[in-house]
Amino acid sequence: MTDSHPQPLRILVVDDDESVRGSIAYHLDRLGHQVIEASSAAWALELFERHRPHMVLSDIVMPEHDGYWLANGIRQRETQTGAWTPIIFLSSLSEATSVADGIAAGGDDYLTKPVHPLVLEAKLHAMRRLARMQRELHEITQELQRANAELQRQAVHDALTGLLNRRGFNEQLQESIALCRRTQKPLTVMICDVDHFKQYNDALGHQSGDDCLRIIGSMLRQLARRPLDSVARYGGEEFALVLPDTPRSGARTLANAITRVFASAALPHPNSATASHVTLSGGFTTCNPDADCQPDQLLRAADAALYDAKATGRNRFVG
Ligand code: GH3
Ligand code: MG
Ligand code: MG
Ligand code: MG
Repeated sequence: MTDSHPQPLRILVVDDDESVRGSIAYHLDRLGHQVIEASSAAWALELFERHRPHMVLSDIVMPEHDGYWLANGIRQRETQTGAWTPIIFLSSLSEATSVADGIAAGGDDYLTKPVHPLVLEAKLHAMRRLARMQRELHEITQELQRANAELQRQAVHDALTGLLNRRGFNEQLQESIALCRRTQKPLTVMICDVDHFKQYNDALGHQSGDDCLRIIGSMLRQLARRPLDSVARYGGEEFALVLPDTPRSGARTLANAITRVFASAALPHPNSATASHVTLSGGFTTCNPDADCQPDQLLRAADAALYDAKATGRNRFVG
């Protein structure tokens, strides 16, 4: 849309005087614009909602509600959508205070009647230019907001598996500890590490290793699927789980399920000293509601249990 070949506009013309409306509508029509007429501010607000005009030309002094009221109403509605519709006041009031009040109420320009058609046309041009800039700014802002949200998501997620990354996990752990303290529920932290994963890569290649990590991630996600459970890729081939409202017995049940599901999935591991399939070792620790558990302390305890699982034969969970 350029100024030399302007698209027709949908313009809402508001005036309680029918002859004024008619005269403005006549000029706008000659310029090729579509006119919507309203004889009162209340009716204008309804038509504004219904037709979403590109521009509003409004009188100020009208019975019941005035043009300021209308401008206020339009601006209020626009705060929800981020849109902006130019509002030009056309009034016989020529005092400085009326102009100031009109702008303060949300008007963008103020013309005194009668308006020369050339001036009206020029003002429409100016407003159209501003509206285009505002629209572009709005689009850029939205794009930036989307990009920012995506960056924030990426900052706490792992690109390979789509799970939380270490940072995301640490944030989640803090929140979950606070939640369990409030609700007086036990909380379990579990760390799983793939057994002999270096040999997996050596045997099948790094790409297959990546595929395998993705599969393991989604299997763990399926296994720990209560709404408050979080599964993270904590490091290279290490996964960490935070399980709110989970006592030791529940953690043990989950650990057994993980071992069982990995056995039946039987992802081939051609070079493991432990089994012919991909296995996990894990450690977990449970923080009881009355204890004052700290994130570091929980992670250290789960890690120590994992170390025991490795030392005592792998493909097992200690907790
Ligand atoms: P253990 O049973 O004692 O845990 O033996 P391991 O071989 O799994 O442990 P180690 O710490 O010796 O080696 C971990 C391996 O995990 C080495 C590394 O190449 C692999 N690894 C870590 N991150 C990735 C990854 O993103 N992709 C792939 N393909 N491999 C990874
Ligand atoms: Mg009037
Ligand atoms: Mg490891
Ligand atoms: Mg390992």
